[in-house]
Amino acid sequence: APIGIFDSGLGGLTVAKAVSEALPNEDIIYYGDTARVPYGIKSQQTIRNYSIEISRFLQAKGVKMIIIACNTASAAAFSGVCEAVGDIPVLNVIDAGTISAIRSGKKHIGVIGTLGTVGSGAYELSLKKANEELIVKSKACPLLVPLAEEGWTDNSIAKQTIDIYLKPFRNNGVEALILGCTHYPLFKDSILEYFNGKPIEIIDSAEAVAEMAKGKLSELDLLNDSGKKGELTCYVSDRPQRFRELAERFIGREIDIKTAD
Ligand code: DGN
Repeated sequence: APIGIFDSGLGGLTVAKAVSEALPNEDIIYYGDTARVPYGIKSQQTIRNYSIEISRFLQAKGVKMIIIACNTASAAAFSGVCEAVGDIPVLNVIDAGTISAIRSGKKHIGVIGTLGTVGSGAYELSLKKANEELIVKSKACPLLVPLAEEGWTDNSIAKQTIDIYLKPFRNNGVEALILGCTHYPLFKDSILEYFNGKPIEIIDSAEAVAEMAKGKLSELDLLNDSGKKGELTCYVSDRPQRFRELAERFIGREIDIKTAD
């Protein structure tokens, strides 16, 4: 059975990429809610309803696991999705990013994400729950999403935007920075360059959730051991053409795309 991954749009392809690298034999069904993106500015209730609807779609496709790739949806809808799909294991990028941050052993953590994610306080809550002594500082960086979709991840506008958003982190002793939005892994190099020389650990929630998925599937004895290379199938709720054009930037290869009704 395939792994189901969903996101508000195409950003979650960074998660699909990380999962297919960590688990090359697994088939993946990806759902991008391109008709209703962005989630970052919508209410928690609306995001929860959308997420449950999509999870039921994935469930009907017979997935063995659901990964909520969207940080905004992870913050708003994780418990709702778990309830809605019963026995299917559900993972989300916020718990995965938190575990990875805790493992890093750093005490002063920065978090960047959409307005929805940062406003929800979900990373902060989950980090503090794991270790209440952590110092957590969050910053919404909404402009990074359209920049990533435009492919502007290392030009002067991207660099200036990173400078404005991340300046507070440069001198406040932050030791690890969680990339709490699907689009941000595309800025990893520019962000590292911005912190030039400062010892900061970048925590990529996409890689973190891929590792978590691998651990969970092996624990449940659900890994595909057929030796056959996994396939990625994408469903979108609107404008497959635009998705196709941008998708390569996020996943680095051509993909099969279907429109879901
Ligand atoms: N996928 C969203 C997230 O990770 O928060 C970013 C895109 C959006 O809905 N604004």
